[in-house]
Amino acid sequence: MNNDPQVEQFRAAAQAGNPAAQFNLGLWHLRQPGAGPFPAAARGWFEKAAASGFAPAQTMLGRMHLGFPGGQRDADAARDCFMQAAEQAFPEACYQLAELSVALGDEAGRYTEARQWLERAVELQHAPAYCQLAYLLDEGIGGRADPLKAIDLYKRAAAAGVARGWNQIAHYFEVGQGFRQDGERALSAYQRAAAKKYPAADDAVARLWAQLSAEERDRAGSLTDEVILAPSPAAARCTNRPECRPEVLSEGPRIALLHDLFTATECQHLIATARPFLEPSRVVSEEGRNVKDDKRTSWEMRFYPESKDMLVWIYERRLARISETRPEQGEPLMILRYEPGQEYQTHVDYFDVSLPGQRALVEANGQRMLTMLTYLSTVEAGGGTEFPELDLVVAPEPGATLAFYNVTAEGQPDPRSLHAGLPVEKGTKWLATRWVRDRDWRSTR
Ligand code: PD2
Ligand code: ZN
Repeated sequence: MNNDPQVEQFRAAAQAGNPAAQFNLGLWHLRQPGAGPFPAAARGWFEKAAASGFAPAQTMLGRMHLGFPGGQRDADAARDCFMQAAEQAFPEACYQLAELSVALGDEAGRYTEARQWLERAVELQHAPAYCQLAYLLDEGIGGRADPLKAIDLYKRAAAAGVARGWNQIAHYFEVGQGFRQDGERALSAYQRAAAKKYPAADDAVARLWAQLSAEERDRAGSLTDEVILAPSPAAARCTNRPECRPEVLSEGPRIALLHDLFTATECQHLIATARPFLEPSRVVSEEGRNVKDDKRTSWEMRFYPESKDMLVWIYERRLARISETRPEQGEPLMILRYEPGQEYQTHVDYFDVSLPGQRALVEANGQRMLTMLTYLSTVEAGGGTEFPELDLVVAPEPGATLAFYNVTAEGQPDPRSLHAGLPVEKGTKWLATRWVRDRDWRSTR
């Protein structure tokens, strides 16, 4: 029994077989403190509602099968649930089917299928789908590239109040992509993204505010949504994504800087997705446990499978392809934020097999043979990655990935790979770290 009359009302209706009430009661159980992963009470009510064909419950069950919030991943079961709801034109289910298609792999057809499900979700006016489809169209993933259609979709997202849509439109006006460069529209659009709590927009607002004159800021302040979104994008203003340019920095150990592996849009997306979930960084102790340590003072977030959207799957596969490794060898992509004074003091990324705790890690999941650090932001001063044995400091360059081997060609730990994340002096450093094992990594959470 519960004292909340509304919950009791739901319970009575749910017991009488009302699927909407069963669904709501399931949601209520999910939100109870200490409900734990995959709570049986919630699942039971969702299953009842789903069995009567209630699409929101079918979709929620599908998400639970993917590990939200907690529980085991069972992609087949999730797909069945989403398909039942999608057959009833439930937009969120179409969106989830698109996400699932990408999560399952990059074999022929999966990305095309994702695009088709997103098109269906967009047809059903599901706002979260607008930006995902826009990204695939912009990149030419799952079909031919169509940057104009991509921009139109971002505009639709903004008009529907989606913060990421406003942020992307602001970025286009800021850099003159698709539209003529327009600082006032950019500022005004970033302000809208920031007001809607887009996690990377307030930095952009501060940046543009400093660049514009008082009159320009005033004019930006008086722009309406309609005026900002009025210009039509022009094909002649759409530039192609730059080619990635690898630059070899050292042959022993092998170190390369891969310029332009990621676009500004992709960097922003990673920052924005990770920011709400940051927690203090940890290191692997001599005993092989994840512990806090004064050596590493940044903040971090790890993309476990249930927290990845299609863009993160695509980024991880790109890192795997360029390093000629399998995506499964990578530990979850980790986003790091360093504020002034924060650093990661000199260390090696490989495990020391003479320490029993670290040897156990290698035995379980392989050695950290390769590290791939992607710089996501411009850092005003400091924050370089230093290799003291090589007399080398790499300055953060947004969109570039620094790849270095922690082991020799024979697979043995290479002490020359000793390195540090130097303290940030001014600005904020955002970084995506991918540690790649010499065999497949499995979560031991
Ligand atoms: O932030 C860096 O530059 C850095 C330097 C050294 C990051 C790491 N190591 C790491 O995440 O392993
Ligand atoms: Zn490191």
